[in-house]
Amino acid sequence: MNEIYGTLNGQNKKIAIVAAQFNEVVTKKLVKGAVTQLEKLGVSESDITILWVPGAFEIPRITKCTIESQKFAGVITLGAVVRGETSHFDYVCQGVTASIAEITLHSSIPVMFGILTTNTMKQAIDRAGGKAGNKGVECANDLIEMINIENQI
Ligand code: INI
Repeated sequence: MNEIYGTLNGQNKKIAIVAAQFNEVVTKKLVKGAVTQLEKLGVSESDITILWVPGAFEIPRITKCTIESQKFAGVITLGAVVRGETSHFDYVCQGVTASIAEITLHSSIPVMFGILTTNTMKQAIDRAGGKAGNKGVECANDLIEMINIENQI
């Protein structure tokens, strides 16, 4: 029987982070969490590229571009979609989630889904380094693990 786990060794891995500027009070914290954690796992600062897109809706397209560039071992997507008074929230969430799921399935490299979809700004802040952890840190760990699993298949 063979069992495969991914290690948390991030050495010699080029990583792209695609982050939304919209709700940047949250997304800056997510990016900081991801970068700090990647560096803890051995990724060099010079191997991290951050692509700042206008909003979450633009994340899938630029994620696709980073994959097609063949420059990276993996991608982390980071955004914060917070419910407003209109149904715009639902359309953005739906579009982004479905597109990233589709991209992930067909991508040659792992793509992490770090887009918060919350009812309130407080819930988003809680998940960006507050009392409910930091989705960016989580994505950094999971991405390195996924890359190292795929390298063993
Ligand atoms: N973009 C976000 O990243 N978060 C949001 O909460 C949000 N809301 O609520 O509107 C949002 N909208 C902008 C959207 O992602 C696009 O940038 C815009 O529609 C242009 O395509």
